Amino acid sequence: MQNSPSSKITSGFWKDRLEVNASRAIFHQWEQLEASGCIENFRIAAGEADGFREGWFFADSDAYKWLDAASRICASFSNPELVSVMDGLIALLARAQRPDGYLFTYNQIHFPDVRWKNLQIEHELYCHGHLIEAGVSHYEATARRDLLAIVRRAADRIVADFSHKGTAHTPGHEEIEIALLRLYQVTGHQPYLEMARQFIEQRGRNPFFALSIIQQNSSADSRKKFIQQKKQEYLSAHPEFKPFQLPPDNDAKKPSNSKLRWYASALSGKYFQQHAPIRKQTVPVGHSVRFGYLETAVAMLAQMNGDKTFVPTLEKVWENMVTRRMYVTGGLGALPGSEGFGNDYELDPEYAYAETCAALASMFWNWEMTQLTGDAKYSDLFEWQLYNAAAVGMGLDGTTYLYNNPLTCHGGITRKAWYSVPCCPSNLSRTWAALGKYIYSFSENEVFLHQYISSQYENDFAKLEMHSDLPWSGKIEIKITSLAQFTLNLRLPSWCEASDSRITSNGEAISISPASYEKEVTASGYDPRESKWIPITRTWSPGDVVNLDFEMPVRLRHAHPKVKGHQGKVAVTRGPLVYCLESVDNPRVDIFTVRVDTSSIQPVIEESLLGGIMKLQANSTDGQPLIFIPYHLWGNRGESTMTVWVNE
Ligand code: FUB
Ligand code: ZN
Repeated sequence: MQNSPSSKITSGFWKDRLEVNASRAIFHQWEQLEASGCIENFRIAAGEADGFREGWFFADSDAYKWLDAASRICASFSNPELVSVMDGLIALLARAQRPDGYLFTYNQIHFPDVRWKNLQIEHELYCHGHLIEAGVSHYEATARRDLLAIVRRAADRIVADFSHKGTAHTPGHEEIEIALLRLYQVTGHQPYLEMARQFIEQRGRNPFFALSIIQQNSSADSRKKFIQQKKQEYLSAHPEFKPFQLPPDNDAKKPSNSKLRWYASALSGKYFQQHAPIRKQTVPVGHSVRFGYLETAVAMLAQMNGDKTFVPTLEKVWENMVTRRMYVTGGLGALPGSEGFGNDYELDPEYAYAETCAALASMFWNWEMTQLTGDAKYSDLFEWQLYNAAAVGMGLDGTTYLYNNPLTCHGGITRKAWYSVPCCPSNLSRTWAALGKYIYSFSENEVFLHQYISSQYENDFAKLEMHSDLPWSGKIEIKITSLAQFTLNLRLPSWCEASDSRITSNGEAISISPASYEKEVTASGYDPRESKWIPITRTWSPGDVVNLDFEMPVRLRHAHPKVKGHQGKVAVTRGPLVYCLESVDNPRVDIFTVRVDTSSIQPVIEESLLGGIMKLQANSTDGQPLIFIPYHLWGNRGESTMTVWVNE
């Protein structure tokens, strides 16, 4: 399969969200980046501002992800105000970047003669990776080469400094690999491909990794202490200086052994996926965003250099994740301390970390997997995480966010305007802005329809328009507007039984058989392997119509018996949506103890609620009315309590 020229999203659920993204979210994020000092750090590094650098050592990456998101938004929304902000930032980056291509304000300001220090901890390659991705997105969206030139200088610096180096010279947070592969895709410059391959192949081969972590952690800590001391000296020498107000941390509830489990994970190398060479990594471990970026890069590399020896490991680690280490929302990361995976079936709903970025990383990976293998199950998981574990990360108004996404909340978690680690907001915005590229793909004479999102699509042999009522109903209409012979592959979603689906092509029924695979009880009760392609091969003429009607019965998901604390509980889903009980809608019941009469659950359209939704109305077993809303919409109405898993 080939990535398609991006399609144009035309109406409905996602068009509304993309408009909020382009008109509200992206400007709100810029304001927060300025308010928290992130952009000022570049002015200080460029010698154009006094002041004291604020934020984590990886703060630069938040500006780059913003620039990436803004660039992708410009590909489908014209907004001169946004372009001028972007141009200002690009010019600033050019002035802050060292002549040899290096750009990392933490060292440039605090340790001017130091670089590539504490690679497992301090994120230099991670930050350069997001810079490079911004340059690629900007070039793809505008054909301009100004930012591309900046990021090529950075990439050439990395190639010069890291080529032929060993396992100790690999990054602690994966991202640079994806970036170099994307840069190779737009430049064809072989050293970028080779550099990404080296970073991937060299990972997990350091027998003294634990020692290096102890040393790098201690060095990073003493460098932080040095900076704190410098800050005190600066503040006393500059009483007029007002330090930036740093935003709050996220609100994750942590079990008592969090720190210990983080140390164990870090020293073993698992936290960083540095515990084994890549082809031996068949179980998802460690920090779940790092994990998702690594797997994405490996799946991209396998496509670009044809190295199919990666595929068995990619398929195995995916299967282990989906069947044993993923929440029913598609959320990834059960341990708040390491922001990462727990053991098999360790899926506590309240400690669920399930970082928004982890869902996005998994979506990037699943997109690459479906291109690499052609299997529909990866697009099914992409859809499931899109509508649940990722969508929950952005509030309806585009100016409030969730970083960690539990499945049960007894209070204390609220959507925030920004975070001390604001990695998720612009990651969401850049993904939303690029959503059009994940709907279709094609090969010589086939078109694959991965996502049911209203859109227009054209490649060099097919042209079509789709109108989709997802996620509220499974009614989809596809109008072919070209004369051509090709196979149109439609994805039968896992949430819809073949017997509940009807597909007609110009009125003629298309037969649908269920996916043929050994059914298995997964940890979460959701299984994307129930999805499959339905091919329709014909010579199409303009005006041909394909109508799909995927029934959306309420489906009750049960956790695997090995998942503790879920006996007698059920997660209510309908179509691609996971639902939840939120206290705001159910003030007269205790949502954690009420028992749901699951036979009473009815979908009811509610235009006035949360921007217009299909809610699920039900009764408790003792006759109390209950309202379920889509999980991704919880937390939009002030502090509340919430639960996905309810008592049946
Ligand atoms: O490591 C810094 C940020 O933390 C990254 O963007 C995400 O992995 C988040 O977990
Ligand atoms: Zn994040």
